[in-house]
Amino acid sequence: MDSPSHIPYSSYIEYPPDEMIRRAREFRLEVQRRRTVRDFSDKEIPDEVLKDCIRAASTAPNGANLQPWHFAVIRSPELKRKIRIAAEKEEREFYTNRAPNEWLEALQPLGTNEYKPFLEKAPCLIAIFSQSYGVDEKGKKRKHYYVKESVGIATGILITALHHAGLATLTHTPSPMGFLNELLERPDNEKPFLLLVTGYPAEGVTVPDIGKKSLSEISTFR
Ligand code: IYR
Repeated sequence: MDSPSHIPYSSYIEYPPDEMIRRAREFRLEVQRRRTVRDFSDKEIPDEVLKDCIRAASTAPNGANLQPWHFAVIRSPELKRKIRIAAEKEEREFYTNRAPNEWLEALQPLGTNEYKPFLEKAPCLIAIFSQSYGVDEKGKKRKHYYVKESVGIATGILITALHHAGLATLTHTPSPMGFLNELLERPDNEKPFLLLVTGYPAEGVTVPDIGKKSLSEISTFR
């Protein structure tokens, strides 16, 4: 097989060490301000912001560059309502029957429950789908690799891009999420990965008083 053509990496920028240190600190402080919120305002957000954040997400490194994702942006009040109804049905089952006590105890500090009004209130939901295989123009299937890793990285970039733009998000995973395929008319090769609720935080919103592990708890240098 021919090897693919290669081009110079001309978009790369090298910074001197002190500038690198400054940039790393600045970025860390920027992402450290991000908090997940569960209460949104209904203020509209520009489509252009969403488009650029999805473009940013699509730069994620991924298995064999097959880009195994689809981002379904939902702004229609009617669709949001249908999604809320379907998600709350699953969540009710989760909180009353499916979740073991240990899980419910772990969720206690977050104060979550089966009611998901944000699914209707927030101006935008982004349903992220992973594709276990692609389908070419002739209908031929092509297997995708490292699908969860790839979509997880893309989702991380999307969340960070939305935060950087000045929006708040909530990573919501009603389980199971199969209803999203039906409501959003997505094909069989796609599986819902998560639902990213996106918008402005509600005025006076509060967040759980919880923190992150320290560097020494999460890393080793040798
Ligand atoms: N999907 C449920 C439960 C839930 C689970 C985890 I793990 C969380 O970090 C938060 C919630 C819900 O959305 O309420």
